[in-house]
Amino acid sequence: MKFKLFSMAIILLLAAGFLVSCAPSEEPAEEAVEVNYLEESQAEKDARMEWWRDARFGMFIHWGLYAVPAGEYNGVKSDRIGEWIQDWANIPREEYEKFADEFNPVEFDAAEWVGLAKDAGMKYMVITSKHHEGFSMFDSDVSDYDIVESTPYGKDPIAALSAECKNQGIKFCFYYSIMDWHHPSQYVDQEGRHRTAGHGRNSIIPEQKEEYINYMKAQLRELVEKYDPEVLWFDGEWVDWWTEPDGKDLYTYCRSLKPSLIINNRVGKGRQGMQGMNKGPDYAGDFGTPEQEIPDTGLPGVDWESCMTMNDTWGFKSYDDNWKSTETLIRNLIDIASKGGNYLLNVGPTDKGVIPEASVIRLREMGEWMDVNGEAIYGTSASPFEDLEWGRATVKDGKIYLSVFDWPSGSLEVPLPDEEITRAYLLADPGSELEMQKGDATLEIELPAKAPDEIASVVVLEQ
Ligand code: FHN
Repeated sequence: MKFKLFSMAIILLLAAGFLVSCAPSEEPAEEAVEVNYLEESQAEKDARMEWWRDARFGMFIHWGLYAVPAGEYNGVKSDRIGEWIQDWANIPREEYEKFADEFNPVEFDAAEWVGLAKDAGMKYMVITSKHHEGFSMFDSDVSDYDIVESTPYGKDPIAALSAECKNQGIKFCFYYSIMDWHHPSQYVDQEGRHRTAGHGRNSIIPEQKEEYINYMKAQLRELVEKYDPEVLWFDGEWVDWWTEPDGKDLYTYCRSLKPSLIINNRVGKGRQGMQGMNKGPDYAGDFGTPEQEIPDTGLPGVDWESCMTMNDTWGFKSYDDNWKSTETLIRNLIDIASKGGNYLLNVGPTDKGVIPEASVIRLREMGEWMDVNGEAIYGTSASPFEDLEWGRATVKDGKIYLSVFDWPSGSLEVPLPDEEITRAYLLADPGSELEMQKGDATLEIELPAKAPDEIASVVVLEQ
């Protein structure tokens, strides 16, 4: 209730402020709109979240100027993540800007990227519109530090991606960093560090915070109006100078631009440490964002999405070859779905616009598994079981999908003593009929000697 009252105040303030702060001076002030979306009912929120909950699997793309150095600066490499090179290599702004002169993704192909996501079974794509480096990967009207004005490429790949996602039926979404290592309002206040380098806990000139917030709002307005995203995935919110009220205001503003938008919990201070758990319903944001991990019991009762890398970096590094196996990636997807979450799996393209071959191979192999077994993932809900030694479970429309990692010799024991199961079959062979018999506290299902899939095979139980 506190949030709702707060939001009504914000809406009224926003409606008043809106006419002053964001409307470009050359346009007539727009009518203040009374928007009551923050008064939405649970049913309205469920309707807004429905496609996202059903999707279960998306592509994260970290693409920016950091792909030019690709993890190396002045001969120095690091085991730190590639998109933070302006921080760990202590690169001052004017030096970092020179990477724009070399950023020329002549091999970028929007249809190829979207097709790769689609063929992998991904239903949405979240791409960095602006990471901490502050460089706009889209054609921004409020900053020349963008891909059209500042690089030899001179085109807008985001427009191409947005259009291609619509063509291929993939939901197009944006990542946007609140912390901005290029904006003049922000600086590094640490011994031995360049004042204009990157830094995980940068500072803001207090008198310029409002100007920066208006800069962000102007960029967010153009991102929504020009590219029509479905999700805004905020990040960089942990800085001391960003507050939960700031987050609630930004959430309210973004939803006023497009009420059906879905916004993560990093718009404000709702993320608990790096885990991304939700601090609670009083914090702004529609879903939790665990990072590089899968919460042991999921986040019961809330929407959440685990974001992970395929190797160890989000932004491209030329020497990070620590790739997770396709088995690990598929079993992560199943594990996350069995706990009621979404899997946002990252690719980090090169400065030439190429997604690394190791990522492509894994995504194609994931797609082959999803072609056969996607029914056990899409639109499902969390497992009804505490713990299954041999695999995971999901449920949907009166069916229980058992994803078996460790294929037993003989029968599969399922802790379902009382459930009325009318039929059991292999998802890979819908015509198959598996014999069942009641054990002491289990249902025993006779399985063929050979598993249909060595990574995970799905047994379907019809109730
Ligand atoms: O600092 C960023 C990092 O570069 C990356 O974008 C991840 C992805 O979730 N988010 C932040 C770290 O939590």
